Amino acid sequence: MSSRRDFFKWAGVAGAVSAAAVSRHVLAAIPEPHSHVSAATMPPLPSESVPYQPVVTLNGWTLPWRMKDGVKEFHLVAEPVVRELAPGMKARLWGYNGQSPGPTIEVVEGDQVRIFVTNKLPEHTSVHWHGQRIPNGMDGVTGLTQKGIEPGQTFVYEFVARRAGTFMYHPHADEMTQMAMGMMGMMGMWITHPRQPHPLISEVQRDFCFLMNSYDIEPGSFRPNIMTMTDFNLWTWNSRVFPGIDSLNVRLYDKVRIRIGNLTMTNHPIHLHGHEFQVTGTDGGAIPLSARWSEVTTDIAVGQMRQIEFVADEEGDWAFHCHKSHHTMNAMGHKLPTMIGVEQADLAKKINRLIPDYMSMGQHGMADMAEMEMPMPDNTLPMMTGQGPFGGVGMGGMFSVLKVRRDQAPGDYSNPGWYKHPPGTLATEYKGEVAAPLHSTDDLSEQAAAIELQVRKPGGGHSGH
Ligand SMILES: [Cu+2]
Repeated sequence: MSSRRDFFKWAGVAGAVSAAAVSRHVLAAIPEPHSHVSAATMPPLPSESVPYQPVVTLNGWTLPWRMKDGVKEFHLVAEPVVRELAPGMKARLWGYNGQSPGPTIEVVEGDQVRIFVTNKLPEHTSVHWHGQRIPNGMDGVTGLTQKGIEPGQTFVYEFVARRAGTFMYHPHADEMTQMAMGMMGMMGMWITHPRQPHPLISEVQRDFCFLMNSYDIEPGSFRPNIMTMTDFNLWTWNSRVFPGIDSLNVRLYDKVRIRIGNLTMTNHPIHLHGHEFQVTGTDGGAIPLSARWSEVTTDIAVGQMRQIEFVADEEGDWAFHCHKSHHTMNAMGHKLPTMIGVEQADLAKKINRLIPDYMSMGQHGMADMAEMEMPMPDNTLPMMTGQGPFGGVGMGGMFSVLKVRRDQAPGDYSNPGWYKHPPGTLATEYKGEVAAPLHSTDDLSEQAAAIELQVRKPGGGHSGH
């Protein structure tokens, strides 16, 4: 009686099973995978085209989508990529759609979202949608909530973007694979914009986002060491290091939001010069107004996102960086002993007989190293570098500049060049007489002899934390 109906029902099930871990949506055409090779910051989506203020991903881009029967469809491709970390250094990483990190996914609260994930890596992967409220089976934890996506397979994730906020995506395969993928650059951001004006989500004129990641790449090599657990030597924002990180260019009096995710294995105290900001949200959502206070540095722990907001009401070029000093240095700066006060002239002469290129370093502090021209292996960045209008900036790693300009046009994200300081507002050399300091009778050499202090970092150099 019901056999005909049952036949079709079972035929349907058999079809789905033979398509292996694939829902019925895969049987329809998959959206074209968009790919992006440049490491330049892509301007935001045209604001007329979307019902929200789009984000700008620092040295990144937003993934295009298509609408199909009311569903927003994306296609992520997990694959090996080559990423320029800064001019002069490229790294072989893993990422999505031609880049590491992967493209930012932007949706609106309440959107039905379908994400196709194709695996072009040599091992299985999955995608976990960090921080979102979704059906358990869409959570992307290999072994726990799904099978791994094997090389060559495409999986499909589908859920409603229920909560407005800033989220991340990254693989969640077995622990070693997961770690390896994180250290190879597999990660991206996800922004869910509020559907209606939200009491705790301000309207802003500029909305930036980026992920913090870290790599252990030996000077002269291209591929991260994935066995590293703590001792990384390249500290990056969206897989870029200063001076390769684009500046954040804004118009005077713009309200600015910056969303920062941390997928490194340590915390980062992020510091902004010239302005106070408030932390207005975490991956858990918007922070109530009564629980906000002003800061100039906020610590971002492992696996956290922090969203900061401020009015850019001070013109200038304001440093914006991680406050851990070894996170604003590149690989060459690690594992060096403290050399301040060590007489190196004789030593250098002796070493020069063995190694002609050797230069003594750090005798008068480390500033001279910022401009050192010691030959380096190919594909290696100087430890601290970057030229500003007044000379070497002496930074690497997690460092950028907030550029606030009166004449920056609304919606213009281009770099306005260096700030021109109005007369009388620039620190300069004092040319007058310098009086002797009071209480100058203490004999410093006597004190020095008495103290005999040896300053040495534990382990003779950089430690992971
Ligand atoms: Cu840091």
